[in-house]
Amino acid sequence: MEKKILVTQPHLPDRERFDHYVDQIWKNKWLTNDGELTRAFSEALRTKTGAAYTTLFVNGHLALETALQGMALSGEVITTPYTFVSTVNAIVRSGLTPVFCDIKESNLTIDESKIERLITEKTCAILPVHVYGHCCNVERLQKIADKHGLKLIYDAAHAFGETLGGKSLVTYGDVSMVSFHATKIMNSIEGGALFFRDAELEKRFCLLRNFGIEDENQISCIGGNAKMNEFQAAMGLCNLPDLEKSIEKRKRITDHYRARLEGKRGIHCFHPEQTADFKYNYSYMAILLDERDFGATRDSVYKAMKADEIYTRRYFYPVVTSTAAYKSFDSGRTEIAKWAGDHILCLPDYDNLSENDVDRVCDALLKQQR
Ligand code: T4K
Repeated sequence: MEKKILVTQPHLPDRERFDHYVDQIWKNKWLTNDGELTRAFSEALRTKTGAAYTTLFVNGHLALETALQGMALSGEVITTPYTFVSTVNAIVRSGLTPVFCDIKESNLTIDESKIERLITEKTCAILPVHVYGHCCNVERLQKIADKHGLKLIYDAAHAFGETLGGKSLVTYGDVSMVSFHATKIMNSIEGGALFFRDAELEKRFCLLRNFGIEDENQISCIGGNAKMNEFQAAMGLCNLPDLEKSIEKRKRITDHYRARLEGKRGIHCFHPEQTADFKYNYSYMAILLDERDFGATRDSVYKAMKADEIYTRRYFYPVVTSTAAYKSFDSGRTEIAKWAGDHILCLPDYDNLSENDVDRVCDALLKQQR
């Protein structure tokens, strides 16, 4: 029996480096509630990204919910159904209504040319997703947001480590949310961060992630508990210096996949880094499988590869508007997203995936071609 190849594996840092931070935690006797390591990780992220402010959270989902709640939004938020359901849950759980815009075939991000027709007097924000780290058209989106007086909040869960025009991608828009979940290019076990420019927001985000506690005498808003803890921050501090190496390794993996799969009948590989001035993080190896040319459906390939102990994933199938929870929000105008959801396959991609493993994945995939 061949060994299992999972779609991803977390990057684990040098154990001694982690132990050093654990010793510090023991010495400090401080586990959570904005400890020394959390503050150090926050500062390190600000330095890395050049963002004016960053606030850390226990996970990316609660970071996004806090962003929406802290910006005191009400009404409709235009977003994409082609995302992890967290994006849309954050909208609804913040008392807002999602309005779904279709995506572009070219890179599967929101189709900026279709946004303006969805804007009503109730629209308060646009929430695009840099899906797989593919960069949204940030310039055009900012113009639309400015023209209509809307907030622009990015789900940048997949986009850490990327730059556009020499600036970290998370510095675009009013706020960007990054996920540091175990499955991401850089992890803090679980974790999330908001990056933003407005000093006022920092205060609100910090209050909302800690029950709204202003001080010993005052609760000034109704917050929850969404704080990052010191073990998460320790992992983040250990992994941050490895990020660029991880990106290089994944670039090599992507190059090898492309060399094996590019131009093969029915297989489409993306090349997001061909956009001028964009530094891509290679964090997902997503391909589209078109059964008309490939000769087998995406789902049959997915199952057959599983039988070969290769665990690909269908991120993001079903698209949010096709789920029981969100069917009633479906405008019927998101055909490209639905098509992509039915044809996407994310191939294994992580730092320590060997060339031999990539070859095994490609052989198993191409074996299904008819
Ligand atoms: N917005 C977007 C666009 C997102 O993609 C996400 C999260 C969020 C918002 C919310 O951010 P967080 O609140 O999660 O920070 C995974 C992740 O749980 C989730 O973080 C991620 N997106 C989503 C796309 O994928 P699953 O259900 O696929 O995870 P799971 O447990 O099946 O793991 C995937 C693979 O990784 C498996 O093959 C096993 C392997 N794995 C996983 C873990 C946790 C390991 O080898 N080790 C591990 O520790 O959701």
